[in-house]
Amino acid sequence: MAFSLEHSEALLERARALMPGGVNSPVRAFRAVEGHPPFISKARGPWLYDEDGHRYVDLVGTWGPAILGHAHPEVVAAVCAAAGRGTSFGAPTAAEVVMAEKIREFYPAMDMLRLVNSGTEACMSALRVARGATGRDAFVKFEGCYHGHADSFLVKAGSGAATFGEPDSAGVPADLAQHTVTLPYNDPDALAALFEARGHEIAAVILEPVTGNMGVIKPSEAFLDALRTLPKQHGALVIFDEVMTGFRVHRGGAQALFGFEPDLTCLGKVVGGGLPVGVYGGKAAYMQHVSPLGKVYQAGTLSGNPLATAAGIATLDLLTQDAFDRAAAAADAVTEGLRQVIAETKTTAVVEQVGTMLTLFFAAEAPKNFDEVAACDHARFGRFHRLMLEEGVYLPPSGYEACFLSAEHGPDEVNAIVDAARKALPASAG
Ligand code: HOZ
Repeated sequence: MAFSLEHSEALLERARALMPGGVNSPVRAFRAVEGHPPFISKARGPWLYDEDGHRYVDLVGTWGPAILGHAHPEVVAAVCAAAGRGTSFGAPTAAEVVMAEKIREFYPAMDMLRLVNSGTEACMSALRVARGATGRDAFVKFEGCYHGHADSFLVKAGSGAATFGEPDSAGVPADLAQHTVTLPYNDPDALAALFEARGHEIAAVILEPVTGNMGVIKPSEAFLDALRTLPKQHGALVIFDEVMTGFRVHRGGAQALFGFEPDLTCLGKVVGGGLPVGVYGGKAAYMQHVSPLGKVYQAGTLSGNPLATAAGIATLDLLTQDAFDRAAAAADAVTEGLRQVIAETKTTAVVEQVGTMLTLFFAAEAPKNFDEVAACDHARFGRFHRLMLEEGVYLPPSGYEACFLSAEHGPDEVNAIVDAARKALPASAG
């Protein structure tokens, strides 16, 4: 029977009258790939189910959080139990303390931290701390890195902004954007030249230490070395945005993987176990600038929310080394399988992988920066995406994103992905 999304398409039509593009986050609209998005009705383990009765092996993992698979029974039970005690108090709770202690066990560089509601809030707040602590306005971000949708970061941004060719958003005042200095990723010479010229003005350098929001790109050793030395020499902070990489490239994030101690760290996604959570924190000397200790203001009615902390605590408890290794082994197996199919089918494509994250780029070599990602064959990715969906595999609907594996992706799911790619790769040639 032909693949049909009749119910999803009817829902999309209704949704388009209500929400821009019919969605609450742009990439979900599937504008960068062929066809329309399936509307999801439920998810279990490594599987997604849509309103039209299809089942897909999920490689999006809710864009990162679902490292234990969807609807883990112990996480669901913890959230239900918390809901029974009350969904929000706007007052301190024991669970916030427990969660903060657990996070610090994984991220010892975070002497102090704050729980917020999203990765966007985490990055926005970390930047404010850096600016407040240094008394400087300018900061460095790298082209194609995405740090959420706060105004200062929507300059040469990745993720949906790159997907739709709008890396510089309308609505961001030029007076604010002038303080965002953008440099190419993986270019230590450009960083050195910038610090040489303007080092005294720079509050912080923020980066995705392995990128996910322009697909998976690894930082070179020379780039990491430059980040270790130059900001410190000029009194600037280094902020690791580990919203995607946290608990994903290593349980301790890229900072554990690379042995790099950032001044500030941002977390999100996995740390919230599928509920809306962000975290920012770092050295006490900087975090003591946050109100009520200091003059950097940040607050939130739902920050440290009881449902979110219940999901987060349960997830961190369940994310043992064994569970992480299962997810990483699934990513290894998918990478190896896709590379074999690429070789068999003589496709011009590469797979980059770090830990539980991977991206297939339609390029001859693994991209090292945003320009090289932009030069990939995105039209072919759009066709490949649709063919994979029809074969029962749900990929991120953009060539500027990463796939996320879970501890529940076993050999059956890996084989299903590789078998689907064996059909979809040659058929996507166009
Ligand atoms: N821009 C997000 C991932 N990089 C997508 C979030 C979503 O659509 O849920």
